[in-house]
Amino acid sequence: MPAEYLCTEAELYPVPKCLLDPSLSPTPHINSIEQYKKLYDESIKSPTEFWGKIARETLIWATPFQTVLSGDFEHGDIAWFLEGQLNATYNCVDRHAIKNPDKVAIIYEADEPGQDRKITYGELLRDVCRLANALKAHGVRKGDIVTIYMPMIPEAIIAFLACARLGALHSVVFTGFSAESLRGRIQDASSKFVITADEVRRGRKTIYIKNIVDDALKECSTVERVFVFRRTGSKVSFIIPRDVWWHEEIQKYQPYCSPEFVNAEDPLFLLYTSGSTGKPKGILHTTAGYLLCAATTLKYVFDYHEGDIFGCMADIGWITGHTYVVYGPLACGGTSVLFESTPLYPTPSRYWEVVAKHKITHFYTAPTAIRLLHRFGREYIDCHDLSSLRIIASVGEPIDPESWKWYYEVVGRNVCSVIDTYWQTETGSTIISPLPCAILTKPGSATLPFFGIDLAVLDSITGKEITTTEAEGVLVIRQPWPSIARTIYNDHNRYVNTYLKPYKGYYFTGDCVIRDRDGYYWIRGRVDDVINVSGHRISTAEIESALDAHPMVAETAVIGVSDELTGQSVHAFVTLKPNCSTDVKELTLQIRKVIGPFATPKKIYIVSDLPKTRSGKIMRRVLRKIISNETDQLGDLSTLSDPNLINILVDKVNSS
Ligand code: 6R9
Repeated sequence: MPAEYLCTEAELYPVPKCLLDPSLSPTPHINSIEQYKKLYDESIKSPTEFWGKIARETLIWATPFQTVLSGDFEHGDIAWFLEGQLNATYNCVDRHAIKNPDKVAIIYEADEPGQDRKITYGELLRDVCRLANALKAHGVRKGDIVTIYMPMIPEAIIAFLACARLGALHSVVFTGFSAESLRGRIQDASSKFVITADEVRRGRKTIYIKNIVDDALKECSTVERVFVFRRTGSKVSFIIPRDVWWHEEIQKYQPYCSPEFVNAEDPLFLLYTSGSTGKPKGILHTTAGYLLCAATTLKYVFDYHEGDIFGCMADIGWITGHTYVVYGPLACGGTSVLFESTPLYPTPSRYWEVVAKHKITHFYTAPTAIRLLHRFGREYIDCHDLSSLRIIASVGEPIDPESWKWYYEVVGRNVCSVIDTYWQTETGSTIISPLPCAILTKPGSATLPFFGIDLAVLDSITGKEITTTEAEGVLVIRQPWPSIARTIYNDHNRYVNTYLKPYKGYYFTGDCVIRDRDGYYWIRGRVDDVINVSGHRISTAEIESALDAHPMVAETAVIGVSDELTGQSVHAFVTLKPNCSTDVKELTLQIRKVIGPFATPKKIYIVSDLPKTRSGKIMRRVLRKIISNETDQLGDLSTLSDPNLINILVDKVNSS
């Protein structure tokens, strides 16, 4: 991040007046910095009192807990609300359906405009129960892992919840992942059940996901049953008795299924994410802690109130979709918008048409979408009635101040709060963000920590805490919070080594950060080899191993390069084995096949050699400088085995 990115003297943006006006907005949950600071201090000094009280108020428990927190970072044995028992769907559906069955739980905005559908809490409960009964009849039990590979349709949410109803874990795989990636995740989880659909329709494009599932399952001996939902009605291959039609199965079962009450620490789901090595990690979240933070952050960070319409545009295949399309809004009894399309279909006005049509109060997207729409210009926005909006939010990568201001002025029309939410798959819910009516904002900063998040900045070299307010270093967390991931599935050692060992006694985020003189946090990006493309995490090692698997490829080096639109983009340097030939097109296909289309590099350079130290380490730093046209700043090249190579690489990059 360039220095000018940091406006520590920044214009402080005040709380928009209308948010504090009782005739225009609901009374905020937290309405001053003093109130935030008081609660924050309590949450850090007495986390057990703080979270114990909120957990009793927020969730319905079948058996109350006695012990709020046990375990610590040193031993990697964190557990919250030990004796408590609950069911996530009872909390997300039943209790609201009992009180208010006609309240809309989900507004489904289908790919084709005009095909929207509303699902009430009463209907949602019946649908979840029917599917849960069907899954049970096919053998799904508490603790089983069900892989979900579904379009952005209400049935995907029904599938999440039907698993949770039975105490089974869902492992949702984003439909942008290829058959090979899906297979890897199914195998790692030893899933016996898959829930999918015939096809995905997005921006009028079709992804033939049933075919992808068939392909993935060629080497998945554990899978016994595949539930197939009919989304488009196209003819698909059907393998009997493995495949069953969703619509046929659910007809057989009654629309009530008693919830399986599970222990607070029983897992709710797995979600695979990229780490700094090639193999994706199955991040495991537990029932009570995760659900509690999903609901609590929704309430305070988004200042959620009864009657609000929550529009999080994220795909349910990512953690943002899990927490802020599904669990957060439903745990609070809210109305959640499920958006199946793209921001450009059929025109770049789509988001704003949806906001106006459904009177969305909270709009939540990623900087990459904000930058994209910024490029199209405000004429696509100004013609729509966005007066329902109160909060507009951002997630996934740092938002540059220019895009922040555009979002504030053009989408928010200077009357909405911009909430930049910094968090990770592993944190379960947002951990640094402004509270709309209490924390003044600075464009580009995620501002201050959420309750219970005890941040520290460490010197990256000495590993010592920097105690001055102004600090730059790696971001770590001192104490556990309820929604921290508990383990990596089947690899607790990797969990300890990745998050807890690098700095003893702390949770390591993997991000570096600047804390300015006001104590505001500015996330600067990953310190490891993880690239963030359009808010999607991809590891360089994962792309390298996909390319290495190609029979012609000898060696690869993948780097992340900053990109105006997507934040970062993937650039790959490839050398070929002797007497082998291939082209960029084929290598692109290789990545699409092994990982999925979203990981496609922006550039692939087939080169004669890679810059290496004498000991054979690839010098990615040199490649980065060549790409960014900073060859005058290549730094120490004394260990480079062939200095001539630089000129050859520069020519290659310039001519590509
Ligand atoms: C929620 C999500 C996590 C990584 C994280 C960081 C980056 C996310 C950010 C942000 C700056 C923000 N990140 N939100 N960086 N400002 N508001 O995105 O989870 O997919 O696991 O990615 O994304 O680098 O470590 P996940």
